[in-house]
Amino acid sequence: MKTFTCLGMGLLAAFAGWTSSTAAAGSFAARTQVVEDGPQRRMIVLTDMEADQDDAQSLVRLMLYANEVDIEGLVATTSTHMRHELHPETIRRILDAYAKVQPNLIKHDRRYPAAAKIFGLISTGQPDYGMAAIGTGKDTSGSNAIVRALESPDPRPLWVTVWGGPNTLAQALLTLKAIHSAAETSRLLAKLRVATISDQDDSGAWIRRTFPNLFYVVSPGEYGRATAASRRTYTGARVSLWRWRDDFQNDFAARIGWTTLPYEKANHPPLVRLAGPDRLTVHSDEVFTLSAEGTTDPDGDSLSYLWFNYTEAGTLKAAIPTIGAENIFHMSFKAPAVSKPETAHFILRVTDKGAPPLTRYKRVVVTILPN
Ligand SMILES: [Ca+2]
Ligand SMILES: [Ca+2]
Repeated sequence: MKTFTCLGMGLLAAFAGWTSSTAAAGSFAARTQVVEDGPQRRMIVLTDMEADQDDAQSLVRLMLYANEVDIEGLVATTSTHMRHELHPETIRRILDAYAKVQPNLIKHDRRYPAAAKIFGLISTGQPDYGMAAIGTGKDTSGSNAIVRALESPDPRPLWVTVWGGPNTLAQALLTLKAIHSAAETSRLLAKLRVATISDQDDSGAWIRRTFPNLFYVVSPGEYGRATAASRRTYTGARVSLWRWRDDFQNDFAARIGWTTLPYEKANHPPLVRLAGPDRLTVHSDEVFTLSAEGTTDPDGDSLSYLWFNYTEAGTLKAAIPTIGAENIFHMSFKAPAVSKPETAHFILRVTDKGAPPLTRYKRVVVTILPN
């Protein structure tokens, strides 16, 4: 079972972060035929809207990233916190607000979709809790939307992000299994990526048990933890997002500006280019150079660079220091002596001098071979 734990509270932000993860973007682009510079990810949201205010906040945030991801469904669902109600009208109210600002958003990025298109993607699950509400004949507009999206010939992965209970997804999987052969079901499910905020009904465990090969990100039973800023060093799965927080909050702030400001009055992120490949193989003791020459900013802002070895992501756990200053556009490193092939991930962080300052990243994965 591919189950990952992650910080529930930051799930949406993490998703936004993955959107700009160039390593992943590069590999998707290589094996799919996506419209040039169009969104590389598809997404369906299951939300227990109105169980609390956070899903309304998340949807506002998501709509400001609707240029980065193809939204293919917004499904009102139940959860353990709201077992017998659905509130699609709140989704509509937020989209009413999006409809007002979309004509200005497209001045900043033409990929923001027309509001009418998103209105057409609203659907609902069963107005009841968990596994008791799923079974033969219990399909809903929400579960049908998931089935259709998986059956579509679109080769891009389909993310289903679950902000409430996942029983609408459980219904879709049950139906998919009933109407397709085992082989076809496996083929369609290989496109599915599920990210849930905890287990907010009893269907999450059923899904993972019944479909053990599913790509399923979950933080069982541990959501709702608050985070705090300080100068202490922390380690652990729940702090993994902190490092990027200023950057994604500034990014959100800039997009709020895009809702009303003309292009010249707003900030736009740097366009980071790597001068070389994002996968590199070197030998022990070899000196190698990474370069982002050619990086620009659409507003003409000056840029600051920071290269660092992201040790959490590679097999090599000891950090590789830079040779010289780490804050220029090209950087050299000396590969350590290794006794077996190891990987080291290097992140380039580029921040502009606009207001608010905006940051984009590139990742280079270096494989180090023994001599
Ligand atoms: Ca929720
Ligand atoms: Ca800029």
